[in-house]
Amino acid sequence: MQSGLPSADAIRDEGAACPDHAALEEFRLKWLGKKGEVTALMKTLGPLAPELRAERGAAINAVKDAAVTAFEARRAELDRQAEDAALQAGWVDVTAPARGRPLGKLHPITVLLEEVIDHFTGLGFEVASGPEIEDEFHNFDALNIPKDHPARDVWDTFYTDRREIPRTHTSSVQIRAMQTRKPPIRVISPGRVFRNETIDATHHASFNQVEGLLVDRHVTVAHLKHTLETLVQKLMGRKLETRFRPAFYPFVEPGLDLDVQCVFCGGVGCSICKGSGYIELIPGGLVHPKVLASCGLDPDEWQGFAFGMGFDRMVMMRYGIDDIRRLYDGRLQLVRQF
Ligand code: FA5
Repeated sequence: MQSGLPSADAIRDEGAACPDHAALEEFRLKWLGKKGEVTALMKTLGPLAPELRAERGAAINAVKDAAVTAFEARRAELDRQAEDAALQAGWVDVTAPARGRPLGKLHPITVLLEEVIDHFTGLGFEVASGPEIEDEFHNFDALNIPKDHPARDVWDTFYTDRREIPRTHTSSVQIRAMQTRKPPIRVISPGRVFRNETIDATHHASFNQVEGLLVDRHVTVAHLKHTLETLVQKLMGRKLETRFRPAFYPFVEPGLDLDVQCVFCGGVGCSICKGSGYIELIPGGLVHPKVLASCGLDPDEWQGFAFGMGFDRMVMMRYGIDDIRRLYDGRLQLVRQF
């Protein structure tokens, strides 16, 4: 204390001894507040003679500066301590890498389609494509389905105002492939198809098929059976119980359906396989001679097999998705692989 004034050292020590922000605020009010010590000291200057006033005023300002410096120094220290404590408590790790937005994953349809394409291109097939909006010739006529044939009803067809057809199956691409390529032909054609269907766990109005077509000499049902069985085994990662049933499709003769044992119930029968223990997966057959002829190929020289896999159902079986609607409604979550 000099001339009745507190020393700068004493003020600095007092500020430095404040244990927390609350005590430091009390220190600030005591020295620098409106009713604090510095204000009170300033008020004592009034009665002094001018020469004394200047000298004492400077001394009081030094007290004020000491209080401000002590306050700011201690506040910076306490702020640092609080940050350190927060870091240690793990609230903020400023060194951690920024949290990125989760990346999306490929849709199971895309993943499996890539596998199918890999499998078939490895066997010498090419990928062919065709328009989703078809004409009647490619969707029906050239496939041996005459205009008045009841088989047209099977495919629950949508029509546009101009009588174009959102294709009901990928078999239309068979025709385009045979019209534009020379045998031997080996193509697969994945794509979206459309049907005016009542939607349930295994039926959608817009779903995917993968068509396969092979045209060569001496092609038999044995080639088709082996191709389909190998495909199912490859895609499911194991051998599953399969069965072939005779089936009618106007564009093949003979026609067949490959059913695969239902992975959801192990073949016992459930709501997904509608109690049958099997899911109808891949229809096919030997390309009908009339279809070969409608594409300009001599049926006495060339034979072929064709199939049209219900690809969404294949995806469902592979990933254990028990409702086809999950593939399209954005609620596809935990995907389990059978
Ligand atoms: C056809 O579409 C024929 N074009 C398949 C074909 C090709 C036969 C070549 C012979 C030779 P189908 O209507 O059965 O056939 O459909 C083929 C597959 O698509 C079915 O086995 C089934 O797995 C699937 N499928 C049929 N309708 C639906 C639907 N509404 N929703 C989901 N998948 C379906």
